[in-house]
Amino acid sequence: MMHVSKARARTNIALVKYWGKRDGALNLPAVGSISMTLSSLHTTTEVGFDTRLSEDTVVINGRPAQGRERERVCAVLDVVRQTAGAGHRAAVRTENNFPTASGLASSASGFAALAAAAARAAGLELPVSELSRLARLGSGSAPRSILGGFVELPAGVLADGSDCVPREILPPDAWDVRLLVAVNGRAEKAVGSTEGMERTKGTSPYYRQWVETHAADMQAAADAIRARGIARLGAVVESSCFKMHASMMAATPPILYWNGATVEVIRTVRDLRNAGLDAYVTIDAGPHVKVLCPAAQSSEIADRIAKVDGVERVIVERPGPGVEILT
Ligand code: 2P0
Repeated sequence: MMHVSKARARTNIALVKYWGKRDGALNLPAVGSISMTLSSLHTTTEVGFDTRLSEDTVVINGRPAQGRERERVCAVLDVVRQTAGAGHRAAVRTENNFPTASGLASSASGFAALAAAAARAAGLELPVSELSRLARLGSGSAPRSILGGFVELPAGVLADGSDCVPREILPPDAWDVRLLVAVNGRAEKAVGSTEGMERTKGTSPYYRQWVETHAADMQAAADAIRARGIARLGAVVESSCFKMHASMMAATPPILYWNGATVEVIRTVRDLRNAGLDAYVTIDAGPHVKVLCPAAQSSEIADRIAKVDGVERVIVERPGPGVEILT
């Protein structure tokens, strides 16, 4: 007997960043975050629980997953089995519609799609709070991809994480902005996010200030999104991004995800702003720069960024939907 379900989730980009955990085992963040769910970069995941399987099989982009990667998927499946009161092993097939080694984040969309597909395949109808808890076991940024548009994930204070549940600030069609993803390198990241966060928390003299100044950024960004104020939002987006990177650069040994093209795109965006355009940068645990801008200016800004040395291509994203069950 086999129950199969397929789900799709988009990646999301944090506008106010998450960096640091208050609980490593439950993957609870030390700070809240605010993100935009994207429209095109996504993961599609199929899960089938099968009485004939003797162990979980996990295939990511056509390749069997191993080690830590496979364990994280199995951990989510274990909780689904517990909740459903069933013990069947699962076959998991997951595909990203972008190259895995491109350095574009896939864990957020991957674990959001896995949570939804596994729950449905096990016959569970779970609320956002439970889907998000499942997704969070895999990756701290994944709960945000459960919802579409502009999403807030509070850090919460409760030990069980029941107050760390994503909520919508604005739905996808409520504000016509773009996020331009300037792809500028394919190197696998030198330091994984989980390790980078632990090192920053443990050794950076700026980590405490990062955490202490975070609540004000959350409030300012949420207010700016509700008011559709791109300049107000952009100022917080850049500040949160540079604070996060400054705190990790001050760790021992230092963590630097940027390359030369990262800096050149930052400078180009600054020039564009001086020329009167509304463009604001954010950068994650890799070299690519993402640029927030109004839809009406996005072609002009994308053209300029595409000309920066080292930029391979520019992907234009708009606010996209939350996780979808396909079958
Ligand atoms: C974010 N990042 O808010 C931050 C900003 C990268 C920089 O969340 O350890 O894969 O699995 O919770 O979510 C990327 O790290 O890390 C991330 P874990 P995750 O988007």
